[in-house]
Amino acid sequence: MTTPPFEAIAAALARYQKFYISTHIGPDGDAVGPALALKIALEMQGKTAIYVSRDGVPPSSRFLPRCDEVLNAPPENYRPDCALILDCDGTPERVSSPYEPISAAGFKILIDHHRTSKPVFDINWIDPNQPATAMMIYELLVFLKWEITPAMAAGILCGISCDTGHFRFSNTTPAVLRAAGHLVELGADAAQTAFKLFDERSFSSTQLVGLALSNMHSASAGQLIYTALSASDFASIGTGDDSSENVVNFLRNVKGARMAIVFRERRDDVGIVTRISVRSVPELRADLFADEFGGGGHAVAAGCKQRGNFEAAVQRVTERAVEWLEEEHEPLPK
Ligand SMILES: [Mn+2]
Repeated sequence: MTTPPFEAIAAALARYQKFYISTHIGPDGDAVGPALALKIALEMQGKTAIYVSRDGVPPSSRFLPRCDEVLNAPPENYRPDCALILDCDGTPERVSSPYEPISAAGFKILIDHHRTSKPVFDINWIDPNQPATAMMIYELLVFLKWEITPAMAAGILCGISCDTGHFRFSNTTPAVLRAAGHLVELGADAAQTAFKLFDERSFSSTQLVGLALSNMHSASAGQLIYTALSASDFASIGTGDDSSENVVNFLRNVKGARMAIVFRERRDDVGIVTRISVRSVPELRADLFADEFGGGGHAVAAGCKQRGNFEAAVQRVTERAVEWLEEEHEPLPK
C-alpha cells in the first residue's frame, strides 16, 4: 500500500499560484477527465491553471462539460510555478505537451497509477493499486475538502468509468463503487458516461469494427485473438484511427481468449507507425509484454508502437505473443 502524500500535495497547491497540467499522449478518459476536474478545482481556489493536451480530447470524452478549455499548446513562453502531470510517467517522450513549461516549473508533481512510472518529480504519488488516476484525484479532493462541482464530478467519473470498463474489470473495488455513488450524487451522469465512453459509435466506426472482426485471427488454440487494421482499411471506410478505440475489447471477449491484440497502421511525419493495443488475463501481464516493445500500461491492458513495415510488425508481435502464452511471467506485486 502506498501512503498518499496528501499533506505535501496540499502544501504545494496552497503555495503556488500558476499551475500547468498535462497528461499522456493520445489521452483517454482517465487522462482528460481527472485533469479537467483538477483544473476546475484549482480555478475555484483562485489559482490559474491550464491543461495542455497536444492530441486534444478523445471523441468519446467530448461530452465532458468544459472540455473546450483543453489547450493544444501552451501560450508562448509560459512559465508556471507548478506542473502537475497525471496518468503518465512524466517523461518528455510520454507527456502530451512541449517540455519547456514543465522544465520551467519550479515544482513538479506526478500523480499516476501505472506500474511502470518512476519517481522523477518533486512529489511522486504513484500507486499501481489504484484503478484509475481519477480515483486518486477524487481522494485528493476529498482530503482537501474542496467542493466537487457537477463538471468536476463528471470528469472524475469519466476517468473511473474508462479504466474500470464502467465497473466491469477486476479493478472495480468497493472504494471505486462508493466514489461513483458519491459522484452521481454530485451531478455526474453514469448512464451518459457509459454510453459515450463505450457504446456510442459513428456509422463508419461501426463499419470499421465489422472489418476488424471479419479479419480477426486466432492462434495458440484460441488463446490469442488478433486483428490488423491497415492504412488502406481506414481509407476504404473513410474514417480515422480514433474510430478504432475499443475494438480490442471485442477480441478480448471471445470465449477462451487469454490475450487480444489489435494492430493499427498510421502514417505520421516520420513514416509508418503501428499502434498496438494489448489486453490479457492478469497473469499474462500485458504491461510486461508491451514493455518488450517499448510500451507499457497495466497487467490487463497495455499498448506499444512499432516503426517500419506494418505486416512485419504484425508478424513480429504475434509470434512473440504465441511464445509469451507458453512462458511464466512475474506475478503482480501485492
Ligand atoms: Mn489511467
